[in-house]
Amino acid sequence: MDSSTSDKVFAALEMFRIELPSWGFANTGTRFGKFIQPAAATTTEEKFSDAGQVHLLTGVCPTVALHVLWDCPEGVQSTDEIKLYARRYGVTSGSINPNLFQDQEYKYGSFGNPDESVRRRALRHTKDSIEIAHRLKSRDISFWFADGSNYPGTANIRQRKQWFEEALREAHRALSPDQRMLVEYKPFEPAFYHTDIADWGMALLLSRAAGPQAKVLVDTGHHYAAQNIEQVVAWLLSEKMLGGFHFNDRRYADDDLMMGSIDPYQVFRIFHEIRFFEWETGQRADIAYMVDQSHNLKGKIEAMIQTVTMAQQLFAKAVLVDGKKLATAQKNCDLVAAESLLQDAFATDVRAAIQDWRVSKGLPKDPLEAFRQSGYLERITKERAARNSHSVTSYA
Ligand code: RM4
Ligand code: MN
Ligand code: MN
Repeated sequence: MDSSTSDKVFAALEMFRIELPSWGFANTGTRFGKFIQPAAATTTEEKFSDAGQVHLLTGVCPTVALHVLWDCPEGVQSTDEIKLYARRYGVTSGSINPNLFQDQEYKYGSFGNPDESVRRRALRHTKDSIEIAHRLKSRDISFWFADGSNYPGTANIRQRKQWFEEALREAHRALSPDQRMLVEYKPFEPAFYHTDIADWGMALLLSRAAGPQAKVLVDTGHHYAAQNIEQVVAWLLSEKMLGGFHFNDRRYADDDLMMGSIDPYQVFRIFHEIRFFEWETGQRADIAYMVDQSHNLKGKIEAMIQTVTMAQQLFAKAVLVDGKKLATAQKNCDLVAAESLLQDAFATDVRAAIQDWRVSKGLPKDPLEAFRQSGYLERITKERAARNSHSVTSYA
């Protein structure tokens, strides 16, 4: 690799940060059951500790996304404890995720529930989550709703849309000027007939209705199989409405597999659209990159390190596309030249340059190997195994 290429890789890595989900370190499973890992985190402190390890070894994951119900058992009162963990483990709290889907009250929805008292309860939890974010100095409050219905005719779709508009608008009023509200969409699951925020267009309209600090969050696993996600990304960029990502990969539904494990070219194409937008406009796109994965079978910390390494590689490859050459090829309708610019960048092996960058930062050249050598996994396995053998709850 020539020095200008490795300079580009270095510059790309300098600006690339990715947030880890606290729930990625906890025991998870499928609706058919859960396989308990002896080293999984069961407390918020353990999640911070594990995320701290990933950041220590990779240097690019300074924040942890928190799910309010699972990580802030005392609600707003939990924030002092969380600040302490942040200091102790060297990672701070990132996006705050209200939980509007797990309590029994939400059986028929949260903001879309026909029962006004449930809608009010959902709004109270939302406002508490905004206050938690405020106290933790977290900028983003990320909303994912399970709201929907299972059978035709059982829900008033237009009425629910209006309730969502009203509730999101009210939540938006509670934001401080530096906060953002991110609205995530998903086509199905857990609802199997209609989902209130099923796609990016619905999320976009609701964000616009909520107010200027609301943006759309793209979870890469939340699309139908043939969806052109990078086109969605390009449109949201053009509308100045792309707020963040939840990265994961899938083959069938919302599989929450590791980013780039099934289709790395897909992630590359997403990063390419973002970089091309930045090149063309001369502006940095203000996007929160986050991981949203569930490692049911792989070791959780190893899987997270593997993910971060993959994310860095795909981002660095996307930076290698020459914007000027691409614009010229597109203008001239030189299809082969244009496509080759993407393919050549994707085919470039950036791994050695990434290792050099790590060494230049005093980080381990191979974070996965360093983790295996560190003894951390053996230590937490010993400490946590007994508790995990009794663990019955999901996620938290
Ligand atoms: C959903 C969605 C949310 C995540 C939950 C756990 O499918 O991706 O972002 O918080 O799962
Ligand atoms: Mn998600
Ligand atoms: Mn999901």
